[in-house]
Amino acid sequence: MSPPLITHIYTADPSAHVFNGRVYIYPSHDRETDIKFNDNGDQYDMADYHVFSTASLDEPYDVTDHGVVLHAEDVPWVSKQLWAPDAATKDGKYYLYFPAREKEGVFRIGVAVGDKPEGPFVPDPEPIPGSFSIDPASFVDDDGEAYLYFGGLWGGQLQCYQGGNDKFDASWVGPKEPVGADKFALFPKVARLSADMRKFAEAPQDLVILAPETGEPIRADDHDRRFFEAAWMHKRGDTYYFSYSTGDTHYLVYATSKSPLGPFTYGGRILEPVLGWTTHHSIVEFQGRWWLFHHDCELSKGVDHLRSVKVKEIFYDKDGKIVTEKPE
Ligand code: FUB
Repeated sequence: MSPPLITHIYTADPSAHVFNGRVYIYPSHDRETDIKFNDNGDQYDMADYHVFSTASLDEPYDVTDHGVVLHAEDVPWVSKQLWAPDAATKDGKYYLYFPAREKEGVFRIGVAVGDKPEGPFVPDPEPIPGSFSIDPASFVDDDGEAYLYFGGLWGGQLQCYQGGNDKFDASWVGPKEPVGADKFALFPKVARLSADMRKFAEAPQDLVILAPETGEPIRADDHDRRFFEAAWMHKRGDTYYFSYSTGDTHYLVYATSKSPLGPFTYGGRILEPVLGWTTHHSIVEFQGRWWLFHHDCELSKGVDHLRSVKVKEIFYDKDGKIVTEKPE
């Protein structure tokens, strides 16, 4: 079994970026709770974020914990559940994007701003206007245009917005999603970010994922391939790779496009299921190699909400397809 990168606390949902020649990791900070497990994810009851960094991804690991960079109590609109974050930089500032439940229990996405990649980060007093659901992933393209990808089913509430981005339908709260061979899957959302990185520049739109064999959107019943949560975007050459978790089938998979807005075509699996219910990742190029950051529950011996971040090198074949990895 490969060792976790971080062992002194539980960490999950790692978003990795290379800033100033170092790899910075922005994970969730898992903690013990006495909350009963359920399919709504209530047991994932995290209250703060740490940032980590390292100059090398080879073993033995030497990872710096920069400490708590944001606490739920520092964010006026948050009630609980600081879930998977991400970070971006533009014009010398650093932006931490994070989902959490507001006081009424609805997930929104917030932003906090800092001067250094390791924080500290000062949160905006309100969530990003028009934001909803979970798992924000930021991507700044070569032309400087910045995007936020987000969404998650079941506890992540994406299924509550089928009538439009601003229409929250409480009857869909819980571990629910569309069912039926004739129905298309729900898709993650993407929105361009404003120049100051703190707002959406446009209404979020669906990031459509097509089945390669039909050219049609992935179907709702196709749980091996439909989007569940854990959005991530990376670019290799002129190809955009959108990757995500399939949730209840526990795969990390990807789809490709020549545009950051899609449509994307399903490409295959990145990682087979790990120990633990969730699987969540990021992909980054560092020192000429490509790395998959992910998590599993080996350190906690299988406790689903006590996860640990790991890293492994990934490879592309001559056609740009990602070679499927097995947990190790
Ligand atoms: O960590 C809480 C949630 O679990 C994340 O937001 C999901 O992606 C899943 O990993």
